[in-house]
Amino acid sequence: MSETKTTCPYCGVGCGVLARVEDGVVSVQGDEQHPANFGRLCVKGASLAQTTGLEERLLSPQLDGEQVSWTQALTAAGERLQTIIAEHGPQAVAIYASGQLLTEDYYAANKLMKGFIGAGNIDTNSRLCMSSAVTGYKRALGADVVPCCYEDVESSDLVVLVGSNAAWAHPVLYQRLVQAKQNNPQMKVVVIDPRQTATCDIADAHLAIAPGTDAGLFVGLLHAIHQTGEAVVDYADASAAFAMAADWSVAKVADFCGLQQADVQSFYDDFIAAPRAITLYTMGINQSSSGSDKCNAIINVHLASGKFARTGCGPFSLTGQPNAMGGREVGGLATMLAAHMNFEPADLARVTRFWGTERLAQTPGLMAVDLFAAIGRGEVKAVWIMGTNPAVSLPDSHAVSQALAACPLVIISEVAADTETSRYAHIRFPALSWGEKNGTVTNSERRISRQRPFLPPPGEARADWWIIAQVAKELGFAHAFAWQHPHEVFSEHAALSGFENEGQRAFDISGLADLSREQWDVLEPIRWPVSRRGSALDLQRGWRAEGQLRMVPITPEVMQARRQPLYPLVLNSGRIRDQWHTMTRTGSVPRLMQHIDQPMVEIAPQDAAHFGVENGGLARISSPRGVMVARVVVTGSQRPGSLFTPMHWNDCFARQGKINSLVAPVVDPHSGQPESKQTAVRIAPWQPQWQGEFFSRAPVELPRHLHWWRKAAPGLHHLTLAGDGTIQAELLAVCQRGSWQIQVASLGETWHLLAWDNGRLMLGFWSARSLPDIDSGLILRAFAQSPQTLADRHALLGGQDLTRPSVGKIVCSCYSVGEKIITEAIEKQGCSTTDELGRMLKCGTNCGSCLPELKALLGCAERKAMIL
Ligand SMILES: Nc1nc2c(c(=O)[nH]1)N[C@H]1C(S)=C(S)[C@@H](COP(=O)(O)OP(=O)(O)OC[C@H]3O[C@@H](n4cnc5c(=O)[nH]c(N)nc54)[C@H](O)[C@@H]3O)O[C@H]1N2
Ligand SMILES: Nc1nc2c(c(=O)[nH]1)N[C@H]1C(S)=C(S)[C@@H](COP(=O)(O)OP(=O)(O)OC[C@H]3O[C@@H](n4cnc5c(=O)[nH]c(N)nc54)[C@H](O)[C@@H]3O)O[C@H]1N2
Ligand code: SF4
Ligand SMILES: [Mo]
Repeated sequence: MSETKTTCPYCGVGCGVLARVEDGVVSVQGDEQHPANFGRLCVKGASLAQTTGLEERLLSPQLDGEQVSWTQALTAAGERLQTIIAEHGPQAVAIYASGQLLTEDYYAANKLMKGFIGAGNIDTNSRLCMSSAVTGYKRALGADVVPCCYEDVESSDLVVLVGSNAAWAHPVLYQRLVQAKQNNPQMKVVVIDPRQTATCDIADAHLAIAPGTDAGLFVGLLHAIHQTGEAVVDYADASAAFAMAADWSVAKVADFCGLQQADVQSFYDDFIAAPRAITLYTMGINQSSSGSDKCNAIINVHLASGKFARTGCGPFSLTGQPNAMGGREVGGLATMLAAHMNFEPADLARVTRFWGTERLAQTPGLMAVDLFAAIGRGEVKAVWIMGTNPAVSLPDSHAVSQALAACPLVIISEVAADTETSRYAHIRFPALSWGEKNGTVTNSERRISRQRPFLPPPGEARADWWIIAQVAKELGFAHAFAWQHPHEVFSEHAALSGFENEGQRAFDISGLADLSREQWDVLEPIRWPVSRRGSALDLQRGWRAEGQLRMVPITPEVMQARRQPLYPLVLNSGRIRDQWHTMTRTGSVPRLMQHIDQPMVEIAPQDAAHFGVENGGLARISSPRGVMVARVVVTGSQRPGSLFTPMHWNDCFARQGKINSLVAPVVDPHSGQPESKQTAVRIAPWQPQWQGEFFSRAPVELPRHLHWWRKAAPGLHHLTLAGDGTIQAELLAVCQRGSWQIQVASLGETWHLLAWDNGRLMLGFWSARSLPDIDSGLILRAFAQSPQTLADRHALLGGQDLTRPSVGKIVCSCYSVGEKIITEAIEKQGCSTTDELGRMLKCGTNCGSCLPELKALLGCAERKAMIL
């Protein structure tokens, strides 16, 4: 048995993982020595072993739809890129990269594009994620530096989470906060989010703010801090910032933000009174047409209150992706050059010297939304997409798809065989995935950790940095891309960070540039800076001495999405607990689909009544750009006038399940980050004639007009279907072609079908007017092991095992504990706390992510008891 220390490839918490391979079977557990998680993992991290299968992987290079050799694919990429560069110049070429690449991959991509192809056109999905936070830090601190760490969260007196659902999106950090609050009951937690999320579980206060209005709340707080007469004022532009905030009274803020004055006042009182306060902010702030200003409104209150550069204090932007920070370090955004350098003459000259290039890009390149618009207009003619799925994640996805379809050369580096974006690619490079690749990532608190391989490279997959270096060679730049190992790429990157850097650039890891291969291999997690000069600035505490801080005067703006009579609601979007982004890694893991297995839309009860949609029913949500279909969840946790839907589903997992087909490509003028959290929409009920659950061993071509949602079932095709007009004839024809024996149960609108091939279950379909309540466990068992008795077959045809009632919707994914079992334990066995539930059923005792839901169920039972 071998054990490898590596890092989780999902969120920016950056947890350490111990991976074991025993007889070819992978297992993972949290690394107790890693300072990000001290052994904890959330359910996504804990399920990593289930994502290492090769069934859905891209394992060989492809050229124009045909499998080819690496030589053929690389030659074609080189020739086609060269032709486009020769005819249209380097500006006609672009790279679109990702915060899920390793730092070494990212460095190679940035060097190739800006340094050698010679245009600034390399942007990344971090544009959709962190770019407003970057702008905020650069404007205030003069550098893209996160001035906080996880220990600050634990040692604060007031933790403000704004636009962050950390319980689901940064679960291990959230668990650290939960623990810290238990240890220090004086600690207060305030959540600011239009929705009441799982994060509110430990909140002393939840401000259900009107969408897009957070700048008003923080500008008002700045004014309140100023009024105390104790504000710290020795920052550039402080007086202008205070002057601009002067008319933001509590009454004006409450009106602007749709909050009660008393709630605003009490938040301000708490913030001012707290000896230490820290604000964690993520996508509810960044993904806005004025996200940069919101970031600075937050930073301003920390500067003015002196809750900055001290333990337990500061404006802490949490990174989303595992290596969003690494991308910022190498300069992977089109608006940065490299290693925290910009397009200033001195920077350009320095990087030219370091890279030894004649062709360095002299100006910033196109930012993500503009880049895809330029592809659509035919100005950019070749795009190489690595580690991201823009056909799903960019706003206005119909336009993005059209742009990709018309683009003369689309190259992708991917791990998944089929993604929406890869369907448009002319050249597909198979990349190494987590567990196979080797390099470094940097987490939210600037901590560099190693991702180490513990599996052999599958098929012909290769490391992303290697693929980039090979294409660079094809383009004639072999001398600058001669690395043989990722350690060499890392050393070069580290050396550049310290090159002619006498403390002017905060990002300095030159102290790691001379690590030997062996030392790099065993590198322990380490926070930057790590300067060769040995006297790096203390980026946590040393700011005041530097005197480089600035308060940015802010006028709060409203969102650009406008409610109008035809589109009267605001559609918000974000993460669910167990899925990762466009689902290429998590969508096929049954355990991760148990919690939420279909795109849903959350709506407030009064809106549901007004628009005639029902809990559990289907609805169409539409904007002027597109439409999506989702299952309705009526909930008091949703702010009236707003809807919420997950960002994850897309054409590979559902028909019309993609939020971004509705979202407008409106961006922040400073950061270029899209307003992904707010879209004006309408909602209407959709009652199909029937809905059903479909299981089959082999793929079956179904009529195109059907609505379908793909589920994760081991070795099977499981779809939820809905439609008008029956598909009974089509399914019977499929059975006939296979010469299968069929069993049908038909009663009114209910129609069930089983198809057998000599006692082996081949296909099952259970349909009714509304979605039938079937026991998936029973069905999966029947596919694995055919039921022997007639009674068992009858139970199967009914979809329910009457002797083993279904467990209900899975709440605890770690131990597959369902809602019905939990409610029964509460109502019949008298469990009244999460601890008691944990002792009886184990739920909530592993990663803890379901504790908020367990508490909600306990709360429901309490309310029920009161009513009875
Ligand atoms: N499970 C899971 N975890 C993930 C990811 C994942 O895909 N799945 N992705 C990772 C990535 S890349 C990222 S960027 C992070 C994102 O982490 P988060 O930003 O925490 O996640 P989101 O769900 O996108 O959005 C957070 C909250 O912003 C709220 N919000 C919307 N509009 C507003 C507003 O106007 N004001 C305020 N104050 N709040 C608003 C939403 O209601 C939502 O609850 O998660 C990371 N972690
Ligand atoms: N409406 C709306 N839209 C959003 C958001 C939102 O909240 N609402 N959030 C935005 C945010 S914050 C983000 S970060 C983006 C995320 O959106 P994307 O980046 O588009 O989503 P992913 O599914 O993570 O895409 C990563 C791709 O890289 C592949 N991949 C995985 N590992 C590797 C690797 O090692 N090498 C290579 N070459 N490929 C690999 C995966 O199979 C997958 O296809 O979505 C953004 N879009
Ligand atoms: S919290 Fe984030 S980094 Fe940690 S295990 Fe979960 S997904 Fe991975
Ligand atoms: Mo993100």
